[in-house]
Amino acid sequence: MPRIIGSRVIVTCPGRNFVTLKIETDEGVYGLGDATLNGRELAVASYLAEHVVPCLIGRDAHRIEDVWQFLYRGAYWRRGPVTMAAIAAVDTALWDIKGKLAGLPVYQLLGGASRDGVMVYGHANGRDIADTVAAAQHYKELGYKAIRLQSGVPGLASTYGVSKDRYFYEPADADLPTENVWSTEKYMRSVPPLFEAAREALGWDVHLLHDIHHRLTPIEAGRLGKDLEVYRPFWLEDATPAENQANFRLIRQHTTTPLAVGEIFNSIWDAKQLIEEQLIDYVRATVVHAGGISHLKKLASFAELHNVRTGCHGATDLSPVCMAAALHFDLAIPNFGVQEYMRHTEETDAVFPHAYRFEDGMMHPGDAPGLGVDINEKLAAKYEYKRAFLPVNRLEDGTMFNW
Ligand code: GCO
Ligand code: MG
Repeated sequence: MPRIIGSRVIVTCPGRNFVTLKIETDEGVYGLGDATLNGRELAVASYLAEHVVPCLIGRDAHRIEDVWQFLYRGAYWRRGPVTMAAIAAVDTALWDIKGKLAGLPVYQLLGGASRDGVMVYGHANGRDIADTVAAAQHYKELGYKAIRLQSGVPGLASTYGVSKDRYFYEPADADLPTENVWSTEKYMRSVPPLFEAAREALGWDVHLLHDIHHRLTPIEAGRLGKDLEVYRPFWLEDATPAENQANFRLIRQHTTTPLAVGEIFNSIWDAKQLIEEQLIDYVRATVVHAGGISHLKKLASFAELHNVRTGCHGATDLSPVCMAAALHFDLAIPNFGVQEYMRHTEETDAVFPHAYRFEDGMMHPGDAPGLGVDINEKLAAKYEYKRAFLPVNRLEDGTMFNW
């Protein structure tokens, strides 16, 4: 049996912070897992180093499910983003090891490819509608079959999804949280004309997506969904906060626009009612924040029974290690929908060399054994951790709101 002989947490900041777990075995093979939790990175790093790594030494690296259950049940304190990101890192690294030892890419261990490639969506954003539509045109020219549209809102100085740097949107941008100002009324007026202009310029053969980022009430979301129906959006994402899963009943009663939710979910329990009652169309939980490949596979199988497809979160705060794991998962499961893909910077790609590739709007994890992603530790060591917070949001009268 391949015995775990060492495990280390590597924190690096090639433009933004990433936390990576490396697990080594006595057979000379090692595995990697992403443990990045944007804005709270060191909490997971410490959870791993203090409370997980000591428990791994000496274990059989092949017993992925048993190790998962040990860390989940054994913590007593179940779930939560910190715990589940730590468990995910271990789980992902063990799948990587299993693949390397078997000489197979991870997707083969998950049942093999269910499709030739994974459709991804890119992020088009701009200061105003014309700017956003121009960015979307560019994505279309690059071959993207699905494009997310986020535009600046007239009357608001800044908003979610619109970056200073068009290609590398990174919201965790300051040593202390940046304060944004929000108006639901101004925002609601701005989205239908954006979709109208995008359909006019891009036609109907491309999927258009939009992220509300938890900012509407269910009835407001129902109204926006209805207003957008004529433009046939692929999905509306995070229409309303989902702690109360019943919120989505109300939205569902009012619109046939497909709904996606779940990038902040960390376990199957966060989506149980949403899936069972078929209140959503896409679940956005991803490998690093939802307990790793093992747990996400269970979530996807449960979703499959209720006509819910996946649309894994893939922002740049998920490292290339998570991206690789997500692509293996996406390629293998039957009910895959779409994968988010925000390209990483060259600095990040150099720290994490990888086999996955983009071609004509589709991605493939590659056929290297394991996940097909590595970490250049020497390079990683050059980029020191830099504290960075996600922004906060207030209404125009100063009331604290959802970001
Ligand atoms: C998305 C997300 C991100 C998050 C970010 C927070 O749809 O990609 O909403 O932009 O805000 O990942 O860390
Ligand atoms: Mg989102």
